[in-house]
Amino acid sequence: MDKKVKLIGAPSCFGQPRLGVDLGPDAIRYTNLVGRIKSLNVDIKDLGNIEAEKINVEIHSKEKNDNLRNLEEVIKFNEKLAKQVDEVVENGDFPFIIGGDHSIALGTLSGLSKHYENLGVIWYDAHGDLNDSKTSPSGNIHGMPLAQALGIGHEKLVNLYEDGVKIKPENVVLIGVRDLDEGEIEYIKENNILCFTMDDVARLGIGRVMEETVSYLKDKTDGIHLSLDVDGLDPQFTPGTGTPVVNGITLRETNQALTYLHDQDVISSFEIVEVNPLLDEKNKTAEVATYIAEVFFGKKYL
Ligand code: 5AB
Ligand code: MN
Ligand code: MN
Ligand code: MN
Repeated sequence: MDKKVKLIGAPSCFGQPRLGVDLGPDAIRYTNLVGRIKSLNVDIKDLGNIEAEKINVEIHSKEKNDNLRNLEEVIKFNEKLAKQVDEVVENGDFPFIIGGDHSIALGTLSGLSKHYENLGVIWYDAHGDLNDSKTSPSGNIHGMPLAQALGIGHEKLVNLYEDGVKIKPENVVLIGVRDLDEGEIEYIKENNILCFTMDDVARLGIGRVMEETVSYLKDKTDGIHLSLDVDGLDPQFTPGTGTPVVNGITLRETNQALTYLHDQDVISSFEIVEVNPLLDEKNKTAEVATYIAEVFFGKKYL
């Protein structure tokens, strides 16, 4: 990694009903994330956490106007995150964001958007996160950020920051998908989104999936954001997360995938989301998140 890495903690829990995912950034830091990345000869600086609105524990999981839970809090949080990400890229540095629930991807992508004409997005996740308030079965905004990044959904979310977020469907790749809602399936088919389901990962192998992903995106994009939801992995490796789904990607496959992305040197921003230490087993999921980051930043066995 030639660029300087700027670590941004995004302690949001507003995109979903469970408390504790807001503690994810610190749980990951406590594994000595920064020290371990530094020892790979990467210049990394921790910018600290984005300041979140105060959590009202009594109503946090209850409020759900217009099928958009905690909409105002999600907007306020993501405006701040977008600004921070924008500044890091403006400065020529590499943004590395740790969440926080996946609604933070909207802030990340909104901040990135003005710097790229054709930003590619790799969505490594059990879910598509392609709902809007009409298709969502839950009203949880962490199930919607990719739709908003593609211009679908509540106007205030799509136009959250400056000129809005503007990812193109042909620049998106989903990997590890195994739990889609009906509206999401329709959207993927109508817009021809390249989607490697868990069946595809099993059939092709993760090596081929990653090769096809990179060759699909490389020439037509001017940057690629990697959004890694820890529930993309199988819950045996990442149990500390709010929406686990069986039959996930293994740690070994994830290691191979991220080694490939490191070696290809095509990723321009990176986020790891959905670590919830209150649902975890002895901070195991945060450990795995840090391990994944080490591999991404160049950890090798030999
Ligand atoms: B995650 C579900 N599709 O919309 C919904 O963890 C789950 O960021 C969304 O991928 C999971 O509520 C969101 C059923
Ligand atoms: Mn997910
Ligand atoms: Mn997700
Ligand atoms: Mn989740």
